[in-house]
Amino acid sequence: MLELYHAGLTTCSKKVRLCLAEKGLDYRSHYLDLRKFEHHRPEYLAINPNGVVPALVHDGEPILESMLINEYIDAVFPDPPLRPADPLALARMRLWTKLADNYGLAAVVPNTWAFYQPVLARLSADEYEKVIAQVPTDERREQWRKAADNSFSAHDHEKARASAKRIVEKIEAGVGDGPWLMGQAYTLADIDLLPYVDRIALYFPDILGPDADTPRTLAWLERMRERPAVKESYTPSADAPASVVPVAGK
Ligand SMILES: N[C@@H](CCC(=O)N[C@@H](CS)C(=O)NCC(=O)O)C(=O)O
Repeated sequence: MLELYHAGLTTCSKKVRLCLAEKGLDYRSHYLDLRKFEHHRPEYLAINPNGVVPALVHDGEPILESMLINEYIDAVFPDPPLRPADPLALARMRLWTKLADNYGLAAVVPNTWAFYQPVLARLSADEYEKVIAQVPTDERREQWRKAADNSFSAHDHEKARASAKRIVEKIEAGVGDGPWLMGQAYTLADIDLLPYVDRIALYFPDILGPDADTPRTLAWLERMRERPAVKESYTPSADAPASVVPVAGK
């Protein structure tokens, strides 16, 4: 049995939901409400000690890291294949998925995390310290503090812009006439990058938008948004709170 621990709005969760949807795989959904810090609870930390989403559990075995989860899904459920069989093509495809892994979150974090500020502002000082103390890694504890006092630095924002620019420049130069990032083959390259590129279009229209010189990336993004699996996986799961809304197509 496949079980997915995820949160609807998050880019990393969408990445894995899209891979599962492209394969037509059923899974048991465990929705974690990040605004209630459900991903820091001991029962989830036993599955993912990093306290982040997503986590896939296959027949009781946890698989972590969205890039690796998607590779695992494709290895275990190869129909339809989402990775090239040829080793050279596979190495090239993994350059794309690594681009998503290395720069995707960095591009979107300061803007996305503004979302948590009102949630944290409602906590008493004691509740806030309790929440922070439950965050399992130093890196994320610092991020939660920055979200709370809205102190993402100019450097964080510059890093986000540079990461967004890097992703868009690589796609603009690499996609050609596509239709997909690996040419005729639709692969994990497209799947892993989509959620970040979607947000980049939302947050940085000067980097990716009608007024930016990025026609190929925009055309790729439109083709992606038309895929039935994208529409399906961007819809919140049945167990998501009603306040969760899809952001694709903006
Ligand atoms: N490298 C990890 C990153 C996971 C990650 O940062 N997930 C975010 C959502 S995209 C998250 O759980 N954020 C909440 C938090 O850090 O507390 C992956 O790709 O799975």
